[in-house]
Amino acid sequence: MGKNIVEKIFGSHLAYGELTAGSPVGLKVDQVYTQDATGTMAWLQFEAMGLNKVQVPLAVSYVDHNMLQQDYMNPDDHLFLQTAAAKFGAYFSRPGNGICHQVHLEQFAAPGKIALGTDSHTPTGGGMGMISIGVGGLDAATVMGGAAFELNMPKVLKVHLFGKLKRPYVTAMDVILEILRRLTVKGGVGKILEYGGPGDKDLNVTERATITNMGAELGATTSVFPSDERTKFYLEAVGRENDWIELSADEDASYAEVIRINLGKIEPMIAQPHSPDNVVTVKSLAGTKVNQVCIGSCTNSSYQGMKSVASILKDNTVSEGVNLLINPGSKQVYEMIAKEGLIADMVAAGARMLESSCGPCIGMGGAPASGQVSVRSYNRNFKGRSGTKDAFVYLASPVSCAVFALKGEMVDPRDAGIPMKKFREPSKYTINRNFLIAPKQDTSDVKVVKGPNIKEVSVKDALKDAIEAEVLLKLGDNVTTDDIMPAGSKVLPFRSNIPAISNFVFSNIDNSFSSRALEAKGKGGGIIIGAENYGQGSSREHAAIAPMFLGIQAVIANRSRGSTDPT
Ligand code: MIC
Ligand code: SF4
Repeated sequence: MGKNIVEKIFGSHLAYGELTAGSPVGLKVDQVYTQDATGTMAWLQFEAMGLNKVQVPLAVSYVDHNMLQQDYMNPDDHLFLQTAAAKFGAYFSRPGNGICHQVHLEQFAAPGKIALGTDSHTPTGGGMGMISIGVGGLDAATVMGGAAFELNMPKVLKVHLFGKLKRPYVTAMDVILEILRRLTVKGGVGKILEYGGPGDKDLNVTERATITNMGAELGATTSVFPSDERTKFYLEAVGRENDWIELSADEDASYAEVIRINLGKIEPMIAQPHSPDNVVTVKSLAGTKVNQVCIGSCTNSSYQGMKSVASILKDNTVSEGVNLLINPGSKQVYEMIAKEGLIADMVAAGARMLESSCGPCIGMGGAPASGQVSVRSYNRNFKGRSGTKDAFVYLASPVSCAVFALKGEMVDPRDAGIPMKKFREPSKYTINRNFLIAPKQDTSDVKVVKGPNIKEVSVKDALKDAIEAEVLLKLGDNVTTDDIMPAGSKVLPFRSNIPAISNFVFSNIDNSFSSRALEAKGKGGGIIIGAENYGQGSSREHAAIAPMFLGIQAVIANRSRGSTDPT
């Protein structure tokens, strides 16, 4: 019988196990990457293994999340990560080089390979025809130490695409919002989404990457596109044509489920507060006032995204009531749009340009004012994530966002009367690797620098046969890792300091949680009761380690199977 793309890539990387849905498989991994907020733990864990060098063909350490340097804490982390990368044979992507997923797509992602990243949006690489999975720091560390990556073989859901997007006002972001509307934030749990069908030819690599990136919001293990002429075109344009291979599903490949999407019928869509699957058409919200617009993030900060935004802003003025913030995804994108004068167009219209980093997406600056409406081209709008608990955050395409910024309210971009040029994919991208430090052969004289912000990894005693502990918290469905272990500029700098960060566990839900947990710790510890889809969202293992540090003995939750209601 024929094979699908997932079976082909898993098959060529199989260390052990069988490719039967639900059974454990071990995979040989080609690439591992970390970002700073999760990477400090991962590299401390790797260091604790006592190896001299990473055991995978490629490892990259990025700095993109903790970019505010208000005091010594974040720069301490950056220095640790830079010296650890130098010591253990990884590339180091310096602060300012860009958001890990965008940079990885430009520099390293390659069809047919398997990559792990310590960030839930690692599936961005699926746009390049690779299996790219977001994992916790410990998974990354053990794989960098030479182990296979073990997971239960996911089911493969085929997304059959046909038709063509109604460009330029309908974009790839609208496609993934529509899929979220149909499948919900639980719909991808235990599954890989494999895209195919005649419509996939309508999408270029960075558009495909927008779709696979935000597939993380479905709870899916990952998402993947075929590798075809469009992939080849992109790889040639970024000077990596040798990385290209063709990869597609066999005609008679089989799938656990199939959904069909007519690209020609997709409309501009928007996710309402406070969940990425709370999706409706932009048209249905026309007239809603907008106070802040943020454009960028790993979902929509490619050259194409920025160029479309510039073409809308050119010779126009941002509405008086709107604050517009833009973070291009990588230094290369930044350099390219600067050379073309597109930044001038954005600034002239009234945009505030931010660094190439995660920024407002994770509450690192750019928080909206109390009770305000913020529309973002990002991927998550969980309550409080922006840094303002009572803000109303919506998610929409960069095109819709730019139009809202000019109009001061939501309006279907097709009805806004703002002309916009159709995008033509460039045959040559700017390539600049001067913010990427390559691994060196001789690392004997490199010292790993650990400033006072870097604390040792906490270790748990072996599990007891029986647990007797107090129930400290009962929760409903879809509790996010942002609920468990909030991010934002106050908390993120403690990512390398488990005792300090544990004070913030569940702080947005129950302020007394950490003190109650510490009290219970002395008497046998605590238990958390969850429901379905506990731990939705980020890959931050701090959502497990910090409660563990507080003496939590167990989290009891339903393992959601996800639903795929195709209506
Ligand atoms: C996110 O988008 O939630 C983050 C911040 O990138 C996280 C990683 C983290 O918490 O450090 C993710 O997506 O895994
Ligand atoms: Fe960064 Fe936001 Fe992407 Fe997470 S989702 S990697 S915080 S840009």
